[in-house]
Order: sequence, then structure tokens, then C-alpha cells
Amino acid sequence: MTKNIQVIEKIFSANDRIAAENRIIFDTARVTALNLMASPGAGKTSLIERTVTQLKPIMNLAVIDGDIATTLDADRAAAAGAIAIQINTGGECHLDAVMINSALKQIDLDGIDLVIVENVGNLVCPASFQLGTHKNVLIASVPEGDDKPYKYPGMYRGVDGLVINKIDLLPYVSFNMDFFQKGVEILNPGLETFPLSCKTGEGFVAWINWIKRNVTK
Ligand SMILES: Nc1nc2c(ncn2[C@@H]2O[C@H](COP(=O)(O)OP(=O)(O)OP(=O)(O)O)[C@@H](O)[C@H]2O)c(=O)[nH]1
Ligand SMILES: [Mg+2]
Repeated sequence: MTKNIQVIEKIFSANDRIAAENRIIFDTARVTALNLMASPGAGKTSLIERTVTQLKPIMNLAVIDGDIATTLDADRAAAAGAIAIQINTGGECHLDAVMINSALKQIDLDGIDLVIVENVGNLVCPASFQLGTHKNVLIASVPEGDDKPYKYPGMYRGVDGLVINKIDLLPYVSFNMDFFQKGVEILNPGLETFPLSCKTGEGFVAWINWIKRNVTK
């Protein structure tokens, strides 16, 4: 038992060391980096597509897309106008700092203002692995249900921003916004929250403004 705990601690501390290196790489290049986490299908790539489309007239974006297999999401980010790198984790349920470090070796950060990382769709594992990004953002979506903060507290505790996606579906789905937000407030008081729809664009202005406020140029 003791041995297992020591091994896990070593894995986390090795990851944190590389995450700190990644942060230095971002800061030296004056690049802001966001880590987007969510369950499968919550709308990570859809958020990236619309965000890239809206920001590309004023900044240069790169997207690091983490997926278990395929390059589908990186292709979508590239089609929207970002430089896109796909990481296939080969079965791992999260990205780690080493994977980001390797991806950064393939991007010329000169001239890039914002790097968006799409983590693997999962509400548990990605919360345990810092990547070196400046902000961790969680995307919840209405059809997933309003109980998710209560069931996945670790993910909600560790983030700097929360997107509530698919608000266009609120009339069709039982989702009690007050109950959801009460759960969030207990875990992460004052968390900046952006209810929006990647489909209609409703609520996007606040999200885009938050990114603009956080990008160092
Ligand atoms: N109605 C509605 N559908 C949405 C919205 N955002 C995304 N979708 C749909 O939700 C599905 C999943 O969206 P993606 O952006 O691929 O989700 P993802 O989180 O990147 O998925 P994975 O990478 O597979 O984990 C797609 O069919 C999208 O068209 C939204 O705001 N409203
Ligand atoms: Mg995706």
C-alpha cells in the first residue's frame, strides 16, 4: 500500500516539474495558454472552433488537441484557422505535461498569442495532471445534467473558469440552473461562469472578453 502511494506521488511530482517547464516556455514566448476540460461531447471542439473564428482577426492561435485516437478535432481547429497539433494518447484518459512539452516542440511559438489545449473527454483524470497552462477551464453542458458538480467535485474545485454550453437546449432538458450553480458555488466560490451556446453564439461575448482580458500581448 505504502509503495503504491509513493509511486503515485512520484508520477505527480514528475508531472508538476515538466508542467513548470511548460509554463516557462509559454511565459518566455509571451503566450497565454488555456486547458479546456470536459466530458466527451460537451462541446470542447465546438467552443474552440467558434473561439478561433472570433479571435483570429486580432490574435494568432494554436490548438493542441488531445484525443485517444483520430485527428478529427485537430482538423476542425485547423479548418477554423488555428495552427493545430494532434496528440493521440493511445488510450490514456488525460493529457499530461510531457505530452504538452512534446507538442510545444512542434509549434513555433513566435507570433502566437494564445494556445488552447483540448484535453481528453473525461471528468476525472484530467483534473489530476497540471499541464503548465495559465488557466484551467471546464465546459459543462446542459444535457449532461445539473448534478455534475456534486458528482465530480475534484474537477469543479480546480478550475479558473466554467463554460455552461448548449444553453439552446434548456427548454428541452431538465436542467435546474440554480441547483447546478449552488453546487459550483460550494466547491469553487466566485468562479467566473459563462453560460453560452456554441450552436447559436448566445453568451459568447462574455467568454471572448474573458479570454481577451487574460491574454498577454
Ligand atoms: N445544441 C447544441 N449542440 C452543440 C453545442 N455545442 C456542441 N454541440 C454538439 O455537441 C456534439 C459534440 O460537440 P464537440 O464539440 O465535438 O464535443 P467535444 O467535447 O469536443 O467532444 P469529444 O472531443 O469527443 O470529447 C456535436 O454534435 C456538436 O454539434 C451547443 O451549444 N448546442
Ligand atoms: Mg473534441
